[in-house]
Amino acid sequence: MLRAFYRDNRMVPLGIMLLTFLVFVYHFELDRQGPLGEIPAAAVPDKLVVDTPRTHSSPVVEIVDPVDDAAEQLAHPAIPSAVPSSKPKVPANSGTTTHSLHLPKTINSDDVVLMFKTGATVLWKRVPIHLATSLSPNRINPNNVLLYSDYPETIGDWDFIDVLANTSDAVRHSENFQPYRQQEDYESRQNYAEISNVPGDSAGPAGGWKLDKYKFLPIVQHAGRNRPDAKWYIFMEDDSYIFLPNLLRHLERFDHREPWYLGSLAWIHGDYFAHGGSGFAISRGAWEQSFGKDPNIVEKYQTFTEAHGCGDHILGHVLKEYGVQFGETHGDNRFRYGFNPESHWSTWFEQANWCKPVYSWHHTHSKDVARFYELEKSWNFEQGPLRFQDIFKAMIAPYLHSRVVWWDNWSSKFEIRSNNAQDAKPPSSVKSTDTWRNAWQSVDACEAACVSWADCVQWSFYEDRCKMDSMILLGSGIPESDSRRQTTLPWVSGWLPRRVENWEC
Ligand SMILES: *[C@@H]1O[C@H](CO)[C@@H](O)[C@H](O)[C@H]1NC(C)=O
Ligand SMILES: CC(=O)N[C@H]1CO[C@H](CO)[C@@H](O)[C@@H]1O
Repeated sequence: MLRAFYRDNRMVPLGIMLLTFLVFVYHFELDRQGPLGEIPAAAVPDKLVVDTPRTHSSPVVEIVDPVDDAAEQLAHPAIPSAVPSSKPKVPANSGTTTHSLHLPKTINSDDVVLMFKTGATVLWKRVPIHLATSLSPNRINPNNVLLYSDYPETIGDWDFIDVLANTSDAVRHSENFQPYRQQEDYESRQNYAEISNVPGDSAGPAGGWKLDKYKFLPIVQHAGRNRPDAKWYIFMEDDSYIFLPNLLRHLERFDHREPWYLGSLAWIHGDYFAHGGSGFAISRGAWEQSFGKDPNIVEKYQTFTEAHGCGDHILGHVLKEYGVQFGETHGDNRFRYGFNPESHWSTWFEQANWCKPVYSWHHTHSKDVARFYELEKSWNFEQGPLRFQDIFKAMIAPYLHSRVVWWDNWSSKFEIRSNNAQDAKPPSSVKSTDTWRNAWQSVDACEAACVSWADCVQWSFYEDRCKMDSMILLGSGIPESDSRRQTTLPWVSGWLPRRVENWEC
């Protein structure tokens, strides 16, 4: 039969057509967004580092091993029925929509509450930019924004709630709470906490960050009580930017009546939780199962709060105690890209995240917030979400050079030094081992080694070391007048952005 088939010339064109058709259909199946199509590819980044020590002194330093996650996914391929359904809006997916019988069709910004957290010592520095951008009324109805601080303030139409106002006497008199008591003192002595180079300025009470952990439970409690009709409670901090249109589209995949707690995975003391600086979303279902059931959660976890350091962890711990698990599938720690614990210029851009939507950036400067807002405004979300590659094109690519002196050296995948070059094993795409092993000898040699490795997109050279990487991280250069130029040799970095253009989705 088979022999007959390929001997029959008339059948050959038919066979080719059939094959082409099958490949075409298969391609669409792979491309499709939705629970079965998307999770395996999306959930396995190289690394998720929350609050790396380089940029942050927080005690939360966790690295998620992609190997473990991948293994876990293979071990549990079945997706719970409650997992998000795909959304038909993205044109590329329109051919293969899966419909769910009971999921809400759309979510708009009237269905969500934005819980915005700040503090008296940073409010005047970080918050005003958000009033003109993140909180713009054409983005979200002001009635759906709740501003939480640790001192009551008003800016124009915006009132900031002192979320610590109802703190128990016991906590109020604790050592950690001292900055809260001192804020009133600063205020009454006509001092400003703005650091704006204007007479009368000061930094405000020292240790304002210590109050941070006390805010999380009262914020979520207050938001749920005061906006009981919301479907989702979205949390953001004053040094973050949330891409609200992207996030709303993401949340549409989940049933808000069920307990969902979504964000960037972090853990400490064995608790999984959503990292606060990356932003997170809690469904109404999750609120009712926890804060809704127990009006005394803040008091009940007073001792736990006193004993631990991070408010986002405390909230995650409490939610877990009430059966609300972190993550996009109930009951395990799977996560996807999107909520970013770092800034865009200190995050790796790689093939694995290139096509994923972005929901947030953390450690934002006011200028970043302004730029993200402009980018978002210019975006046609009907054509698809803003993805990592779109951020890259708008905010990373313009800074890249084929070679630049006095630029920081973040590349790390391979490091060839004079004292390890002899044994250095090049990746398989490198044809000349000599080119690879000579990389430490000069800037030119380092660049040549990078070019010789097919996956290399950035390199950096300092003294006798050459670092190369298959991912791009922008970092920052050292300006001409910077005193750091007096204390070291120049670092030289370079990128191969042409290769990035070939990254595919
Ligand atoms: C503090 O308590 C008052 C009175 O019960 C209440 O109206 C207010 O919303 C509470 N504040 C917070 C932040 O929960
Ligand atoms: C960010 C980074 O890795 N910086 C390093 C660049 O290279 C110099 C010299 O080797 C190091 O001192 C920096 O720590």
